[in-house]
Amino acid sequence: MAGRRTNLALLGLLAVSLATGTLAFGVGAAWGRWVAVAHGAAGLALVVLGRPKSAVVRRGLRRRRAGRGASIALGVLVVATVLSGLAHSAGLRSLGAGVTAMQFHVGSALGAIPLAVWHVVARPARPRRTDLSRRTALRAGGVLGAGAAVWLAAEGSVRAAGLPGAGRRFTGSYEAGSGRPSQMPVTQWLGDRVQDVDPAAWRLTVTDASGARTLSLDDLARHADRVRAVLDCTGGWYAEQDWTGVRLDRLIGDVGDARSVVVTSATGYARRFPVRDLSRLVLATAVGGAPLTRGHGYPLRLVAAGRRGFWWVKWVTDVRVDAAPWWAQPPFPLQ
Ligand SMILES: Nc1nc2c(c(=O)[nH]1)N[C@H]1C(S)=C(S)[C@@H](COP(=O)(O)O)O[C@H]1N2
Ligand SMILES: [Mo]
Repeated sequence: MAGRRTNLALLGLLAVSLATGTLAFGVGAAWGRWVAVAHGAAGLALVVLGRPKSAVVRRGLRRRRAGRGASIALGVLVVATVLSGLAHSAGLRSLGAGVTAMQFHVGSALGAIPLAVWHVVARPARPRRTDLSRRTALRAGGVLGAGAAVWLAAEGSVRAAGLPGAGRRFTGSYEAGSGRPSQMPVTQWLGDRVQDVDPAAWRLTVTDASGARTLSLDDLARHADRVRAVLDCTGGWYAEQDWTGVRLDRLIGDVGDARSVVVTSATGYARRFPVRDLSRLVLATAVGGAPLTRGHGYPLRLVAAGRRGFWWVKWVTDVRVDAAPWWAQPPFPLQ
């Protein structure tokens, strides 16, 4: 039955869209471009299957089964996710009421996950051995290819129409305040609060294999390492700035057997990095030649060039090496 294969294909595409979307949030390096392209192609391949699926849906709706409402909700959320993704890509970034297209995109996708799991359990589309045929492989390739073609056409029209989406970075983010730190948005990951730090009382604790030390702002002022780096928030904006501070490998001498370094905020927000990154991580006290503002992490924030914004810990008070590997942490912060 064609409906069964359509359903299996949709399930596969939902999984690929979710995986590439999550990965795109994690990756700030240049290869992230291909993750974003795959995300767009998989998401638009869902649209390609919209027509065959609508026949399946019409048949399903005629049978008044339990869970009909949940199935409809799933369909609505998937359509909303695709539409808000397209809106963000084209340049319609605010949906009003303080909600951005990107927030709506992520929110509706997360909302669809439990419903999709329920749908698969309640209305299983069982794969058959004959699905592993050359013909199905060709069809699956055809659907993905069509998704990629629609993606190319969509990107092309955004460019041809001169929509704001044409100027996005490879991560999909829009430029905001590069070289003008005062124009750069202040962003929190989830519910963290902007800190009001007393500079005289503030201390940084640095712990490496040879022990712990505390440093004051005067101690840090002796360094003037500079780095030009792009802060790229998963909220959908980026800014390139010149940061000044101290490279982490100047503060941490002896790593011993440690595999990671944990950078922690006064709020408890923390990220763990591989020790090989020490020479690329900068604890910044200034941006664009002026001291950080409270919102941007005064008096000290991490600059993690090549990583998405949630790695750039603000209001840093503690840096320590640790035996655990860098990936011994939730993939995204929980606060
Ligand atoms: N302590 C702390 N640091 C944080 C966050 C947070 O919520 N708490 N948010 C991160 C996120 S998601 C981003 S995009 C950047 C934003 O930095 P900005 O507010 O200086 O633009 O800070 C990062 N550092
Ligand atoms: Mo962010």
